[in-house]
Amino acid sequence: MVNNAFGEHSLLRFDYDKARAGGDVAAFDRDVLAALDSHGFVVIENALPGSVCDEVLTEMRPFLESTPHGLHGLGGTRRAGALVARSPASHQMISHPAMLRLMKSVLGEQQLSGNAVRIAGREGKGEAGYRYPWHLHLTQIIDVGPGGGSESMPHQLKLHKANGMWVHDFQTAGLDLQVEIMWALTDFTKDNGATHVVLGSHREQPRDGPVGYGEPTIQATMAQGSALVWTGWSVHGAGVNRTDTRRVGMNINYALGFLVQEENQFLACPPHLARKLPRQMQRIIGYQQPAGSLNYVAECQAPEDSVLREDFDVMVPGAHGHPMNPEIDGQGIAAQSAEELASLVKELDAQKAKAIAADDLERALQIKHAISTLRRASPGG
Ligand SMILES: O=C(O)CCC(=O)C(=O)O
Repeated sequence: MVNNAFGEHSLLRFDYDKARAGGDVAAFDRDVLAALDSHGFVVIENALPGSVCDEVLTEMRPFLESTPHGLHGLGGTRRAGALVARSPASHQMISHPAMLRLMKSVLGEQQLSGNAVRIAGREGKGEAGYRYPWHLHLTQIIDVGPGGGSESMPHQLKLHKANGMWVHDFQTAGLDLQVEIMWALTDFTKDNGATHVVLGSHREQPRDGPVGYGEPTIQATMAQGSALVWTGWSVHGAGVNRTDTRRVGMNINYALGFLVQEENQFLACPPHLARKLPRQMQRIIGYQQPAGSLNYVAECQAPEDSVLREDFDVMVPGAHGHPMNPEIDGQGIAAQSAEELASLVKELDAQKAKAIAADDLERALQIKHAISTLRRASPGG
Protein backbone atom coordinates (compact mmCIF):
# COMPACT_ATOMS: atom_id res chain seq x y z
CA MET A 1 0.00 0.00 0.00
CA VAL A 2 1.30 3.47 -0.94
CA ASN A 3 0.05 6.80 0.32
CA ASN A 4 0.90 9.65 -2.01
CA ALA A 5 -0.54 12.88 -3.42
CA PHE A 6 -3.10 10.80 -5.32
CA GLY A 7 -4.38 8.89 -2.28
CA GLU A 8 -3.94 5.30 -1.13
CA HIS A 9 -2.84 2.94 -3.85
CA SER A 10 -1.62 -0.60 -4.39
CA LEU A 11 0.01 -2.40 -7.27
CA LEU A 12 -2.52 -5.22 -7.62
CA ARG A 13 -1.62 -8.55 -9.21
CA PHE A 14 -3.86 -11.08 -10.93
CA ASP A 15 -2.90 -14.55 -12.08
CA TYR A 16 -4.02 -15.27 -15.64
CA ASP A 17 -3.17 -18.96 -15.53
CA LYS A 18 -5.23 -19.49 -12.39
CA ALA A 19 -8.17 -17.50 -13.76
CA ARG A 20 -8.15 -19.63 -16.90
CA ALA A 21 -7.88 -22.88 -14.97
CA GLY A 22 -10.70 -21.75 -12.67
CA GLY A 23 -12.83 -20.87 -15.68
CA ASP A 24 -13.66 -17.36 -14.44
CA VAL A 25 -11.98 -15.24 -17.04
CA ALA A 26 -14.81 -12.67 -16.98
CA ALA A 27 -14.14 -11.94 -13.27
CA PHE A 28 -10.42 -11.73 -14.05
CA ASP A 29 -11.12 -9.17 -16.81
CA ARG A 30 -13.28 -7.10 -14.46
CA ASP A 31 -10.65 -7.16 -11.68
CA VAL A 32 -7.83 -6.16 -14.02
CA LEU A 33 -9.86 -3.29 -15.49
CA ALA A 34 -10.90 -2.05 -12.03
CA ALA A 35 -7.30 -2.17 -10.75
CA LEU A 36 -6.01 -0.25 -13.78
CA ASP A 37 -8.80 2.30 -13.28
CA SER A 38 -8.07 2.80 -9.58
CA HIS A 39 -4.29 2.70 -9.51
CA GLY A 40 -3.07 3.42 -13.07
CA PHE A 41 -0.99 0.19 -13.12
CA VAL A 42 -1.73 -3.52 -12.77
CA VAL A 43 0.38 -6.68 -13.01
CA ILE A 44 -0.85 -9.78 -14.81
CA GLU A 45 1.12 -12.76 -13.56
CA ASN A 46 1.64 -15.99 -15.49
CA ALA A 47 0.23 -14.40 -18.63
CA LEU A 48 2.40 -16.71 -20.77
CA PRO A 49 4.93 -19.48 -20.06
CA GLY A 50 8.56 -18.44 -19.71
CA SER A 51 9.39 -20.60 -22.73
CA VAL A 52 7.57 -18.14 -25.03
CA CYS A 53 9.67 -15.30 -23.59
CA ASP A 54 12.82 -17.33 -24.23
CA GLU A 55 11.73 -17.84 -27.85
CA VAL A 56 11.28 -14.09 -28.32
CA LEU A 57 14.72 -13.51 -26.80
CA THR A 58 16.28 -16.03 -29.16
CA GLU A 59 14.56 -14.54 -32.21
CA MET A 60 15.53 -11.00 -31.25
CA ARG A 61 19.07 -11.68 -29.99
CA PRO A 62 20.82 -10.92 -33.33
CA PHE A 63 18.97 -7.59 -33.55
CA LEU A 64 19.68 -6.61 -29.95
CA GLU A 65 23.30 -7.62 -30.12
CA SER A 66 23.87 -5.48 -33.17
CA THR A 67 22.22 -2.39 -31.68
CA PRO A 68 24.18 0.15 -29.65
CA HIS A 69 23.09 1.39 -26.24
CA GLY A 70 21.51 4.80 -26.18
CA LEU A 71 20.76 4.97 -29.90
CA HIS A 72 18.69 8.13 -30.54
CA GLY A 73 19.27 9.45 -27.05
CA LEU A 74 17.56 6.60 -25.26
CA GLY A 75 20.20 6.32 -22.57
CA GLY A 76 21.18 3.20 -20.69
CA THR A 77 19.02 0.88 -22.77
CA ARG A 78 19.27 -1.05 -26.02
CA ARG A 79 16.04 -0.98 -27.97
CA ALA A 80 14.96 -3.07 -30.92
CA GLY A 81 11.58 -3.08 -32.61
CA ALA A 82 9.75 -4.46 -35.66
CA LEU A 83 8.73 -7.47 -33.58
CA VAL A 84 5.81 -8.48 -35.77
CA ALA A 85 8.18 -9.06 -38.67
CA ARG A 86 11.16 -10.37 -36.72
CA SER A 87 9.74 -12.47 -33.92
CA PRO A 88 6.89 -14.88 -34.63
CA ALA A 89 6.86 -15.85 -30.93
CA SER A 90 6.02 -12.25 -29.95
CA HIS A 91 2.68 -12.62 -31.72
CA GLN A 92 1.50 -14.56 -28.67
CA MET A 93 2.01 -11.43 -26.59
CA ILE A 94 0.74 -8.98 -29.20
CA SER A 95 -2.52 -10.89 -29.68
CA HIS A 96 -2.82 -12.21 -26.13
CA PRO A 97 -6.60 -12.67 -25.59
CA ALA A 98 -6.68 -11.04 -22.14
CA MET A 99 -4.75 -8.01 -23.42
CA LEU A 100 -6.98 -7.63 -26.47
CA ARG A 101 -10.10 -7.73 -24.28
CA LEU A 102 -8.55 -5.10 -22.03
CA MET A 103 -7.73 -2.87 -25.03
CA LYS A 104 -11.31 -3.19 -26.24
CA SER A 105 -12.52 -1.97 -22.83
CA VAL A 106 -10.00 0.81 -22.23
CA LEU A 107 -9.48 2.13 -25.77
CA GLY A 108 -12.47 0.96 -27.77
CA GLU A 109 -15.09 1.59 -25.11
CA GLN A 110 -13.24 4.13 -22.91
CA GLN A 111 -14.39 2.25 -19.83
CA LEU A 112 -12.03 3.91 -17.35
CA SER A 113 -13.60 6.47 -15.00
CA GLY A 114 -14.54 9.76 -16.50
CA ASN A 115 -14.02 8.85 -20.13
CA ALA A 116 -16.66 8.13 -22.72
CA VAL A 117 -16.91 7.39 -26.41
CA ARG A 118 -18.34 10.30 -28.36
CA ILE A 119 -19.27 9.46 -31.91
CA ALA A 120 -21.51 11.44 -34.24
CA GLY A 121 -23.52 13.06 -31.44
CA ARG A 122 -23.89 9.84 -29.49
CA GLU A 123 -22.17 9.42 -26.17
CA GLY A 124 -21.76 6.48 -23.86
CA LYS A 125 -19.66 3.69 -22.51
CA GLY A 126 -19.46 0.40 -24.29
CA GLU A 127 -22.86 0.19 -25.90
CA ALA A 128 -22.91 -1.61 -29.23
CA GLY A 129 -21.70 0.70 -31.94
CA TYR A 130 -20.03 3.17 -29.55
CA ARG A 131 -16.49 2.00 -30.04
CA TYR A 132 -13.36 3.74 -31.13
CA PRO A 133 -11.01 1.84 -33.40
CA TRP A 134 -7.62 1.02 -31.88
CA HIS A 135 -4.49 -0.71 -33.09
CA LEU A 136 -0.93 -1.68 -32.25
CA HIS A 137 1.12 1.43 -31.54
CA LEU A 138 4.63 0.19 -30.79
CA THR A 139 6.62 -3.02 -30.31
CA GLN A 140 9.91 -2.39 -28.55
CA ILE A 141 12.35 -4.51 -26.61
CA ILE A 142 13.79 -2.42 -23.79
CA ASP A 143 16.97 -4.09 -22.67
CA VAL A 144 18.60 -2.54 -19.59
CA GLY A 145 22.10 -3.97 -19.37
CA PRO A 146 24.44 -4.03 -16.38
CA GLY A 147 24.99 -0.43 -15.27
CA GLY A 148 22.05 0.82 -17.36
CA GLY A 149 20.46 3.87 -15.70
CA SER A 150 23.51 4.53 -13.48
CA GLU A 151 25.39 7.83 -13.59
CA SER A 152 27.85 6.54 -16.15
CA MET A 153 25.05 5.29 -18.40
CA PRO A 154 21.99 7.36 -17.52
CA HIS A 155 18.47 6.85 -18.84
CA GLN A 156 17.75 10.07 -20.73
CA LEU A 157 14.07 9.15 -20.67
CA LYS A 158 13.37 9.52 -16.94
CA LEU A 159 9.92 9.33 -15.35
CA HIS A 160 7.38 10.18 -18.05
CA LYS A 161 3.81 9.82 -19.31
CA ALA A 162 3.54 8.24 -22.72
CA ASN A 163 0.72 10.52 -23.90
CA GLY A 164 3.15 13.45 -24.02
CA MET A 165 4.27 12.27 -27.45
CA TRP A 166 1.30 13.73 -29.29
CA VAL A 167 1.51 17.39 -30.22
CA HIS A 168 -2.06 18.17 -29.22
CA ASP A 169 -2.74 18.82 -25.54
CA PHE A 170 -5.17 16.02 -24.81
CA GLN A 171 -5.41 16.49 -21.07
CA THR A 172 -8.89 17.96 -21.12
CA ALA A 173 -10.17 15.71 -23.92
CA GLY A 174 -11.35 13.02 -21.48
CA LEU A 175 -9.79 10.19 -23.45
CA ASP A 176 -7.53 7.27 -22.81
CA LEU A 177 -5.33 7.49 -25.88
CA GLN A 178 -2.98 4.59 -25.33
CA VAL A 179 -2.22 1.65 -23.08
CA GLU A 180 1.30 0.32 -22.52
CA ILE A 181 2.18 -3.24 -21.62
CA MET A 182 5.63 -4.23 -20.40
CA TRP A 183 6.16 -7.95 -20.81
CA ALA A 184 8.88 -9.38 -18.56
CA LEU A 185 11.03 -11.43 -20.96
CA THR A 186 13.40 -11.97 -18.03
CA ASP A 187 12.57 -11.61 -14.34
CA PHE A 188 12.17 -7.97 -13.26
CA THR A 189 13.78 -7.37 -9.85
CA LYS A 190 14.55 -4.32 -7.73
CA ASP A 191 18.24 -4.82 -8.46
CA ASN A 192 18.06 -5.30 -12.20
CA GLY A 193 15.93 -2.24 -12.98
CA ALA A 194 12.27 -3.22 -12.68
CA THR A 195 10.06 -0.35 -13.92
CA HIS A 196 9.40 2.49 -11.43
CA VAL A 197 5.74 3.50 -11.20
CA VAL A 198 3.84 6.33 -9.51
CA LEU A 199 0.57 4.73 -8.48
CA GLY A 200 -2.51 6.89 -9.02
CA SER A 201 -0.63 9.40 -11.21
CA HIS A 202 -3.03 8.74 -14.11
CA ARG A 203 -5.67 10.69 -12.20
CA GLU A 204 -3.61 13.88 -11.72
CA GLN A 205 -5.53 17.04 -12.61
CA PRO A 206 -4.63 18.56 -14.97
CA ARG A 207 -3.64 15.20 -16.38
CA ASP A 208 -0.32 16.46 -17.64
CA GLY A 209 0.53 18.23 -14.36
CA PRO A 210 3.92 18.13 -12.61
CA VAL A 211 2.93 16.49 -9.29
CA GLY A 212 3.33 12.87 -10.40
CA TYR A 213 6.99 13.39 -11.23
CA GLY A 214 7.80 14.33 -7.62
CA GLU A 215 5.97 11.50 -5.84
CA PRO A 216 7.71 8.39 -4.50
CA THR A 217 7.89 5.47 -6.89
CA ILE A 218 7.65 1.76 -6.30
CA GLN A 219 9.24 -0.85 -8.54
CA ALA A 220 7.04 -3.31 -10.40
CA THR A 221 8.92 -6.52 -9.79
CA MET A 222 7.58 -9.52 -11.69
CA ALA A 223 8.59 -12.93 -12.93
CA GLN A 224 9.34 -13.81 -16.55
CA GLY A 225 6.04 -14.28 -18.45
CA SER A 226 4.20 -11.61 -16.41
CA ALA A 227 3.14 -8.23 -17.75
CA LEU A 228 2.79 -4.77 -16.24
CA VAL A 229 -0.03 -2.70 -17.77
CA TRP A 230 -0.45 1.08 -17.45
CA THR A 231 -2.31 3.90 -19.14
CA GLY A 232 -0.80 6.66 -21.28
CA TRP A 233 -1.37 9.04 -18.33
CA SER A 234 0.52 6.94 -15.74
CA VAL A 235 3.98 8.16 -14.66
CA HIS A 236 6.69 5.48 -15.06
CA GLY A 237 10.33 4.94 -16.01
CA ALA A 238 12.99 2.23 -16.20
CA GLY A 239 15.10 1.43 -13.13
CA VAL A 240 18.85 1.11 -12.67
CA ASN A 241 20.43 -2.27 -13.32
CA ARG A 242 22.91 -3.02 -10.51
CA THR A 243 23.41 -6.66 -11.49
CA ASP A 244 25.63 -8.23 -14.10
CA THR A 245 22.79 -9.70 -16.14
CA ARG A 246 20.41 -8.00 -18.54
CA ARG A 247 16.84 -6.97 -17.67
CA VAL A 248 14.88 -7.46 -20.86
CA GLY A 249 11.35 -6.17 -21.21
CA MET A 250 9.12 -5.87 -24.24
CA ASN A 251 6.82 -2.90 -24.57
CA ILE A 252 3.69 -3.70 -26.55
CA ASN A 253 1.53 -0.59 -26.76
CA TYR A 254 -1.86 0.01 -28.33
CA ALA A 255 -3.45 3.35 -29.20
CA LEU A 256 -6.61 4.86 -30.62
CA GLY A 257 -6.54 4.39 -34.35
CA PHE A 258 -8.75 6.95 -36.06
CA LEU A 259 -6.47 9.83 -37.03
CA VAL A 260 -4.70 7.88 -39.75
CA GLN A 261 -4.47 8.66 -43.44
CA GLU A 262 -7.70 7.99 -45.31
CA GLU A 263 -5.69 6.64 -48.22
CA ASN A 264 -2.83 4.71 -46.66
CA GLN A 265 0.16 6.30 -48.37
CA PHE A 266 2.66 3.81 -46.93
CA LEU A 267 0.86 0.97 -48.70
CA ALA A 268 -0.15 2.98 -51.75
CA CYS A 269 3.44 4.12 -52.23
CA PRO A 270 5.66 1.58 -50.42
CA PRO A 271 9.32 2.27 -49.59
CA HIS A 272 10.80 0.84 -52.81
CA LEU A 273 8.81 3.45 -54.77
CA ALA A 274 8.96 6.26 -52.20
CA ARG A 275 12.78 6.04 -52.18
CA LYS A 276 12.85 7.45 -55.68
CA LEU A 277 10.75 10.52 -54.87
CA PRO A 278 12.05 13.98 -54.02
CA ARG A 279 12.40 14.46 -50.25
CA GLN A 280 9.55 16.98 -50.16
CA MET A 281 7.15 14.46 -51.66
CA GLN A 282 8.34 11.77 -49.27
CA ARG A 283 7.56 14.08 -46.38
CA ILE A 284 4.15 15.08 -47.72
CA ILE A 285 3.03 11.48 -48.02
CA GLY A 286 4.19 10.68 -44.49
CA TYR A 287 7.75 9.33 -44.63
CA GLN A 288 8.83 11.65 -41.83
CA GLN A 289 8.62 12.06 -38.08
CA PRO A 290 5.92 14.67 -37.48
CA ALA A 291 6.96 15.16 -33.83
CA GLY A 292 9.34 13.50 -31.37
CA SER A 293 9.43 9.75 -31.77
CA LEU A 294 6.24 9.46 -33.85
CA ASN A 295 6.55 7.33 -37.00
CA TYR A 296 9.88 5.79 -36.07
CA VAL A 297 10.98 2.50 -37.66
CA ALA A 298 12.52 -0.57 -35.92
CA GLU A 299 15.50 0.68 -33.86
CA CYS A 300 13.84 4.10 -33.35
CA GLN A 301 15.09 5.35 -36.74
CA ALA A 302 13.56 8.08 -38.86
CA PRO A 303 12.13 6.81 -42.17
CA GLU A 304 14.95 8.53 -44.07
CA ASP A 305 17.45 6.70 -41.84
CA SER A 306 15.80 3.33 -42.51
CA VAL A 307 13.17 2.28 -45.05
CA LEU A 308 14.04 5.06 -47.48
CA ARG A 309 17.62 3.84 -47.73
CA GLU A 310 18.37 1.57 -50.67
CA ASP A 311 20.22 -1.01 -48.57
CA PHE A 312 17.87 -1.15 -45.58
CA ASP A 313 16.23 -4.47 -44.83
CA VAL A 314 14.34 -4.73 -41.54
CA MET A 315 15.18 -8.44 -41.32
CA VAL A 316 18.94 -7.84 -41.36
CA PRO A 317 20.47 -7.39 -37.87
CA GLY A 318 22.39 -4.13 -37.68
CA ALA A 319 20.59 -2.69 -40.71
CA HIS A 320 20.29 0.60 -38.81
CA GLY A 321 23.97 1.10 -39.72
CA HIS A 322 24.82 2.94 -36.49
CA PRO A 323 28.27 2.26 -35.04
CA MET A 324 28.69 0.13 -31.92
CA ASN A 325 30.91 1.03 -29.00
CA PRO A 326 32.69 -2.30 -28.39
CA GLU A 327 33.33 -1.46 -24.73
CA ILE A 328 29.65 -1.07 -23.88
CA ASP A 329 27.83 -2.77 -26.73
CA GLY A 330 30.11 -5.66 -27.67
CA GLN A 331 31.25 -6.25 -31.23
CA GLY A 332 27.82 -6.81 -32.74
CA ILE A 333 28.03 -8.06 -36.26
CA ALA A 334 31.27 -6.22 -37.09
CA ALA A 335 34.23 -8.23 -38.37
CA GLN A 336 37.41 -7.80 -36.29
CA SER A 337 39.81 -7.44 -39.19
CA ALA A 338 39.95 -6.91 -42.94
CA GLU A 339 40.71 -10.64 -43.37
CA GLU A 340 37.68 -11.68 -41.32
CA LEU A 341 35.50 -9.24 -43.26
CA ALA A 342 36.74 -10.67 -46.57
CA SER A 343 36.00 -14.22 -45.44
CA LEU A 344 32.50 -13.36 -44.13
CA VAL A 345 31.66 -11.52 -47.34
CA LYS A 346 32.90 -14.49 -49.40
CA GLU A 347 30.64 -16.81 -47.42
CA LEU A 348 27.62 -14.50 -47.85
CA ASP A 349 28.36 -14.09 -51.56
CA ALA A 350 28.25 -17.87 -51.91
CA GLN A 351 24.89 -17.97 -50.11
CA LYS A 352 23.60 -15.21 -52.40
CA ALA A 353 24.68 -17.12 -55.51
CA LYS A 354 22.86 -20.23 -54.19
CA ALA A 355 19.70 -18.20 -53.53
CA ILE A 356 19.82 -16.75 -57.06
CA ALA A 357 20.31 -20.24 -58.53
CA ALA A 358 17.23 -21.38 -56.61
CA ASP A 359 15.28 -18.38 -57.93
CA ASP A 360 14.81 -17.12 -54.34
CA LEU A 361 15.36 -13.47 -55.20
CA GLU A 362 13.94 -12.18 -51.95
CA ARG A 363 16.54 -14.16 -49.99
CA ALA A 364 19.27 -13.01 -52.39
CA LEU A 365 18.30 -9.38 -51.83
CA GLN A 366 18.31 -9.89 -48.08
CA ILE A 367 21.84 -11.33 -48.26
CA LYS A 368 22.92 -8.40 -50.43
CA HIS A 369 21.67 -6.05 -47.70
CA ALA A 370 23.40 -8.15 -45.03
CA ILE A 371 26.69 -7.73 -46.90
CA SER A 372 26.36 -3.98 -47.11
CA THR A 373 25.39 -3.78 -43.39
CA LEU A 374 28.41 -5.90 -42.48
CA ARG A 375 30.69 -3.69 -44.55
CA ARG A 376 29.32 -0.55 -42.93
CA ALA A 377 29.78 -1.95 -39.42
CA SER A 378 33.33 -3.27 -39.92
CA PRO A 379 36.57 -1.36 -39.78
CA GLY A 380 37.93 -0.93 -43.31
CA GLY A 381 34.61 -2.18 -44.75
O1 LIG B 1 11.97 -0.08 -19.34
C1 LIG B 1 11.13 0.29 -18.53
O2 LIG B 1 10.97 -0.27 -17.44
C2 LIG B 1 10.18 1.43 -18.90
C3 LIG B 1 10.87 2.42 -19.77
C4 LIG B 1 10.00 3.20 -20.66
O3 LIG B 1 8.81 3.21 -20.57
C5 LIG B 1 10.65 3.99 -21.69
O4 LIG B 1 11.80 4.38 -21.50
O5 LIG B 1 9.99 4.24 -22.72
